[in-house]
Parts: sequence; C-alpha cells; structure tokens
Amino acid sequence: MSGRRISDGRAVRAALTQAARERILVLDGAMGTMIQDLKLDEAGFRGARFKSHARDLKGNNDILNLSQPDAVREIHLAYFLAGADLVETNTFSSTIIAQADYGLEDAVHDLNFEGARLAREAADLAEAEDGRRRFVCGALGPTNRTASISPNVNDPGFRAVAFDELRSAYAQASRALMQGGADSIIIETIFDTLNAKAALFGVWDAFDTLGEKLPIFLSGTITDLSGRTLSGQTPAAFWNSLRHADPFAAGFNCALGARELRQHIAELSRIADTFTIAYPNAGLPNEFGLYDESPEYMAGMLGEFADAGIVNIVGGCCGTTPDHIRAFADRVAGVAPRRPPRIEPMLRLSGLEPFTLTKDIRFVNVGERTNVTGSARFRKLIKNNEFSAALDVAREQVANGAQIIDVNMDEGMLDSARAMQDFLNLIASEPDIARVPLMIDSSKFEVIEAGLKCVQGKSVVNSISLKEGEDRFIEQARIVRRFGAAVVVMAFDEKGQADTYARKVEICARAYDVLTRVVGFPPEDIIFDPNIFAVATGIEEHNNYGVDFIEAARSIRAKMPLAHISGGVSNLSFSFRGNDPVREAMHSVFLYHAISAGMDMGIVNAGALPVYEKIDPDLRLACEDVALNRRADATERLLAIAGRFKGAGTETREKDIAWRSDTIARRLEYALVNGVTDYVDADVEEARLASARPLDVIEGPLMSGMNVVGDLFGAGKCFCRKSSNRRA
Ligand code: THG
Repeated sequence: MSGRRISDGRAVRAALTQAARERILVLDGAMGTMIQDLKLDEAGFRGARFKSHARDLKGNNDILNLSQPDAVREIHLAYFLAGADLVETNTFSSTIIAQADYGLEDAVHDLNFEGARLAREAADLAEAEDGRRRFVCGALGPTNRTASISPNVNDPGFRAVAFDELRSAYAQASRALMQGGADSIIIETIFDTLNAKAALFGVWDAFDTLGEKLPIFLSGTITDLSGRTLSGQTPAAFWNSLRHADPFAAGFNCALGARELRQHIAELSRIADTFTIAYPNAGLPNEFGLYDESPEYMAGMLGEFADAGIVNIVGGCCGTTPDHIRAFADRVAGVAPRRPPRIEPMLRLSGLEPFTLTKDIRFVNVGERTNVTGSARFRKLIKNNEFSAALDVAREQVANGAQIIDVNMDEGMLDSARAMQDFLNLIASEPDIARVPLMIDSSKFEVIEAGLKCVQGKSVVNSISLKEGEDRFIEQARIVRRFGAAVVVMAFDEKGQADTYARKVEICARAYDVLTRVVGFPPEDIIFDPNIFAVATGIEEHNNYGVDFIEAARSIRAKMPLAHISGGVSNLSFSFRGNDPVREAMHSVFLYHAISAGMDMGIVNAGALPVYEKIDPDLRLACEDVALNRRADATERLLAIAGRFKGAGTETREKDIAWRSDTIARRLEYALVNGVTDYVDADVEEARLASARPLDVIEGPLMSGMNVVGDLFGAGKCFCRKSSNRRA
C-alpha cells in the first residue's frame, strides 16, 4: 500500500495539549449536511469505481471518499478555512459492519485510507494558507448495531453483534485511518459504551500492529430527555466506563442540540480529568429533516459553555455548516480555556449509574446470591434455564441493599462462559438490576473474559492471583485493565493460599507492587481479598483465621491506603450450615471488627446481616469469642448455645411482628433501622394524624429514627440498608 507516513502520536498529543492549554479549539461541522447540498444522484454517488455495483449507493456518504474525492477535500478545506483546528474524516460508517448494508465490505480499507488522506491534504492546504497547524481526527462511528441491547423485545438476551466482531471491524478501520495519515482517532456518537470498549480494543490492536499510539477522542451521545445514552447510562456512568482509555478529550455530540447538551457537558467537565469536547446538532430536525439553529444562535450557546469554563473543544454535528464553524471560532477566540480538574483517586464503578466508593461509605455490600455454588436455589434456576426467576434473585439482592452484585457460574455441569454471557446479557435489559455495577466471579479466566465482553459498565473482576506465577498474573491484569474493570486479587501465590497474617500481607504487597509498577494499574481499582476461611470447625489451626484476616486487613490498608479489602463473609460460618441465625450473627460480629480494621467491601447475603446491637447478647458474646479467637473453648461455648437460636434466618424470618405493638414512634424507628417498608405508609399516616403539623412527623419520629440509623452506621454496627426500588 502506497501511503503516507503514520503520524507521530506523541508529537501530536504534545502539540494538541499545548494548543488546548492556550485556547479553545474548534472542530469542524457536519459532513452530511454539506454532502446533501451537493445534490448528487445515484450516478454521482457511484462515480466511476462503483458504476456497476449491484446495490444502490445513494446515501452512503462515505463512498464519496472514493467516488468524489475532490468534493470531500473541498468540504474539509472549507471547514479548516472557516476556523477549524480539527476535522473529522468522512468515515462515520466505514466499518465492515455498517458497509454490509451496501455490500461494500471489500471497500472498507480504501474508504478509511482515502478518507484520512483527503482530510490530511485539506489540512496541508490550510496550513500553507495561514501557517496554523491543523489536525485530522480519524472518525469511528458506533455502527448500526448495539452490543448491549437486543434488537428484539421478545428476546432480551439476544445480541445482533458480538464484542469480538466489533473489535476486529474497528481494528481494520483504525489501521487504514492511521495509514492514510490520521493524527488521532475519534470514537464518536457513542450510544453504548460496550460498542466503545470494543472500538478501543480495535484501536489498540491497530496501535500494536502499526507500532504507533495516537491520541484518542471519545464522544458520547445523549439521545433522550432523561439524560441517558441509548443503552441507559448517565453521563457519569459513561465516563466511569471509558476513563481507562486516558483520552485526550471526552465529551458529547449530536442528538438534542446545544441547549440540552449543556448540563451533560457541565457534569462531565466536573468529573473528567481530561479536555472536554462538545459538538451539538443545529437543534432537532424539523418536519423536513432539516436543522434550524443559526450560526449566531449556536455560537451564543457554545460561547456561554466557553465562558462558563466547561469546554475545551467546540464544533458542530448534524445541520452545521462552515458558517456555523466560523461563528463558533469568532465567539470563542480569546475566551480562557477550561482547565481539567484533578480528580481524587477513588474506586469509581458503574452500571447504568455511577458508584463511587467515597470515604463516607464504610462498607460496600456485594450480593452473593447470584452464585451457582453459593445458592442452591440459584443453581437450580440456572440449570433449568429459568432465567426470569434467576433475574429475580439478582433483583432481590439489589432491593435488599446490595450495591454491587457478584455473578458466579462455576459449576461442573454448566457451560460456565455461556451461562455467564446469557445471564449478564439478560441483566442488561433490567434497569433495576443493571443500575448497579457487576462483580464477575469465576476461577476460570476465560469465563471472566466472556463476562467482560457483555457489560458496558465499569465492573469488578473476581478474581486474579499469583497462583500461576507472575507472568500469567501480569497478562491477566493487563486484559482486565483494557476492559477498564477493577480487580479483586486473592492472597494466593505459587506456594498456595495465604492462611496466616504474614503470608496474607506478603502476597498482597507483592501483587500491589507488580500491578502498580509493571501493569500501571490504578491503586484505587485494586481490591485485596486476604481469604476468609471457616472458623469453629473443630480443627484448632482454623481458630485464628478470623483474626488473621482482620489483622491483615489493617496492615494492608495502612501500607496501601488507596486499595480496598474485600472477602466472602459467608465462608466464615460454614461450620454452622443449617443454622442461619447463628451464621448471620457471626457475620455481623465479624464485620463489625473487620470494618473497623479497614475492610471496606464484602460479598454478603444482602439483607441477612443483623444489626450488631440487636443480636442476642449471649449469642453475640459467643460469636465474638469465636471470630476473635478469644478463648480456647470458644467453639464449644458457641455450639452449646447455638441450638437455642436455630430457626429461620433473616431472609425467611421477617414475620416476627412483636414490634408492631410498640408506640408509633418506636415502630417508625424499628422500620427505619431494620429497613422494613411494609407498614411505612400506614404508620406515617397514623403519626401525621396524631401530630399538630405534618412537619412534626419528620422532625419527631422520623428524625429520631434516622439518628439511630446514623449512629449505628457511624459505629459500624449496621451494614446494609434495604432500598425501595427507585425506578419502576
Ligand atoms: N472471595 C472472593 N470471591 C468469592 C468468595 C471469596 N466468591 C464466592 C464466595 N467466596 C462468596 N460467595 C458465597 C456465596 C454463598 C455462600 C458463601 C459464599 C454460602 N451459601 C450457602 C452455603 O453454602 O451454606 C448456601 C445456602 C443456599 O443454598 O441458599 O454460604 O471468599 N473474592
């Protein structure tokens, strides 16, 4: 392939960074609008090369890179001369996936190569004109298929395109864009961050193949007034999903026009530690499919974005013309550019919504029930393909206060990768589950990878370890990082699972060192699991397992304060299987101490963790003696009283309604502390009728109930809050 030299990515990034620090940069406007004005007919679209192509080509704008190259170059040049610093190549649909509609898969390389070459030629002409450096953004559109939504409402688990298909299509397009002379790559009009993650893999594949890394721009699109992407993410969830790409700029384009875009750009501007970009449509299309917003009107809007310090790059999408771009360039000239904020490092995950592990959150509940080995009920449902009831298990975990849900399909009789994909695909279409981040749990890395290819949010991989040595650990960590996921690292090395305090700390410190120094993993995305093993098993060597975990957690948090500590809490009480009240008491007592030592996350049966203070004092003391290994006869003493507490666990218990005969104020307090919503409407109404003013209900019993909850939380004695489902 005769070609230009591939752009020097580092030099481009340095030049762009310097320019963006000095002034607000200008991107071009619409290509489609300009092409429409050419009023080309079918023959015009075909040109000589596609004269006898079997299918109609009118409307395939990208084909003009090959059939009408002079016209495309002219449009680019018009934008550059109107004041654009950057233009996008005319390659929005130049992937084999999108071009399949025209039977033009074979033309894809040329579409991208020529697309980049034409834009570069226009850039050279503009530079010769006025001496100012110009940049070419190689454009990758979203394709016409979504990776995380089914096109068929009757089959929500179906997908019209797979991650790997998108990845290789984007890799091919990216290679040709680079070979044609693109300075950077823009992944744009992102309506589904899973498509964008696949695009990133494709772009990185091209970087690896060609031995050069170009700056990346990311631009999402918010398509409805609720402020979410087509696939349902909020702007912050979107950013958390893609931040690992370390883009030169991130922002939004297209859709509802500048006025609607403002709040989303403002939010991104606050949370994104990179340059921001905004290129809206000229309003919504009118009844003729045309866009009405004038250059002056839009320049006024975007100028206000600039004055407010929320953008670094402005441009136009559908309906904008060189006149718009000229007006934008004039308006933002001389306005001080936004300075990207420094963002405090914290674990920031996402489902459809963001989840940030702030210092105010003492403990994150990860729901354990969607696990085929951890729940007989869930296993049966998955084995019988009763996916709808299996989804209810996930939904219950979220309703019971799980902030993340752990999904595990490791069962000998299952195709675990298949089951993982099917279940995660189904979760994606349940907004009340998909709003929370996922923890993808498997001891087989190929199952984890299969899962990662199905989730648009920023998830947690559970788990990797040094079990098979450092090389394998590094390789797996690099893959996890490319998906942008956080990671649970088990305290496990070549010699085995760490069971003592010293081994736990030693392995975690070694893993931390490798992850941060060799892989470049952000410390806040590392979650150590120093192994919770069963205590009170009758084997003396097991008695100190709880203490070893707690002390290891304390030491790891002190040495590596940005990293986190998690564990499978229900493991602790395996020897009391069949006695849920005792197991639950053990879990709460253990957590009370582990959390104050620095454990900040745990895989738990959400909704089955009694409040520390409410545990029967005899049981609590006996559990504490066991969990903290405080006396040699601790196990015998717990065993001796365990029978007294045998009965249903919290999950099925519920119906102990003695508290219903208390005073109205005490009832409201009980409901708040225990997260019981069943009687709230009637109780609040009763309290209101008994009060002089409705405000008295809030300031009286509701406030005092919340104070009790607040105190218990603050003291680390209350772990989990039920939430009413916020979205219907
Ligand atoms: N660390 C990490 N991941 C993990 C674990 C861990 N994943 C799996 C497991 N351990 C955590 N999850 C569970 C889930 C359920 C139970 C224990 C741990 C459990 N289940 C009941 C039992 O086996 O008695 C089953 C009851 C039922 O069938 O309903 O205890 O440590 N990183």
